[in-house]
Amino acid sequence: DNMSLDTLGIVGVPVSKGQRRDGTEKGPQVLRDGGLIEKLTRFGWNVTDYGDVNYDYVDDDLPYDHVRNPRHIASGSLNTADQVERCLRAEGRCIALGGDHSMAIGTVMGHARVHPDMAVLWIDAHADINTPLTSESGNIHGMPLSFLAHELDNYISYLPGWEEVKPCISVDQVAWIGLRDVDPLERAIVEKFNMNSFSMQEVDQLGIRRVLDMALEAVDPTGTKPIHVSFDVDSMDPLYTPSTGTPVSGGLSLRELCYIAEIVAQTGRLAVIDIAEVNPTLGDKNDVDLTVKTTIDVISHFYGQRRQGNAPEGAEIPLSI
Ligand code: HAR
Ligand code: MN
Ligand code: MN
Repeated sequence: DNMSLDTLGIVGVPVSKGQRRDGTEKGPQVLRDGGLIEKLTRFGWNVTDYGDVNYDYVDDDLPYDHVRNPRHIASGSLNTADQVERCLRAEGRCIALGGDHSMAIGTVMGHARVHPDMAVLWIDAHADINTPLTSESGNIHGMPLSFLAHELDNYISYLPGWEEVKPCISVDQVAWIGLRDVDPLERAIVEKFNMNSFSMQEVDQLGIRRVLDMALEAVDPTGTKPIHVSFDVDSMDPLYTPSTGTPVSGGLSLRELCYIAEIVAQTGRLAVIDIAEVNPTLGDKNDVDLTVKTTIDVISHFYGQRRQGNAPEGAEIPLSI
């Protein structure tokens, strides 16, 4: 593959119907307008923008049981999988700009077609592993992992339009960091399958360094696997990313996110990153500007920006005459 080349693709995933508030469909555009691509270019990346995935309007997409917009999300997820697969095969790396977190159904499916053995770091306040039957809200953004994991296949009820959405990873391939709002039956799933969950309690107890070490050891014990980071901006404290639909206080700091990002960058194995739940229609202008700035800053640290500074290659320090 192309992992050694400095190429990187951007795929916009403008989905918002995985939850109830409009606005996350504007996430890709505000991140582009915020200068993301220019910043990545400054860190040496040859960036190709693949544009936005189609999430077609579906007529009469009535809720099935209480699950909302099932046909729309299924068809958009399949389009997302195709585009992420295409980007990954051509560029070796993909940044998927969401979009609510239902985006990850498609990004993980697309990634799995190229690297079925990937390790997934799910950085989120929420576990996003409700099944259609355990979900109280009916919002698909709270369910993506239940559709993706083979072990949960028997727990997934029929949904119209979902025939081609098939599980592609094992529960062992996933580790969460940042959890602090997990539904009771989600926790039951985590415990039943002995999944790798690192909540804010573990972050407080062990510190981000040990938590990240343990999470990577769990999903990538050999230190050889392609990495998929699914970054929900609500993993961060709402102090830093206020413009998001389900903020939860007591979250990860910018420093903790920069640490995760710098260590993951150093592996050289980050293949796909999802940027989920930026909603520029929530909060005032300061909130939106801060959310976009923080998010672009975190992404930059996943792609080579270091807090210690980055010396240009072959830099010459001017001598005095
Ligand atoms: N667990 C709740 C549900 O299923 C809330 C999910 C909240 N939203 C997210 N996901 N942003 O990370 O609806
Ligand atoms: Mn999420
Ligand atoms: Mn979340």
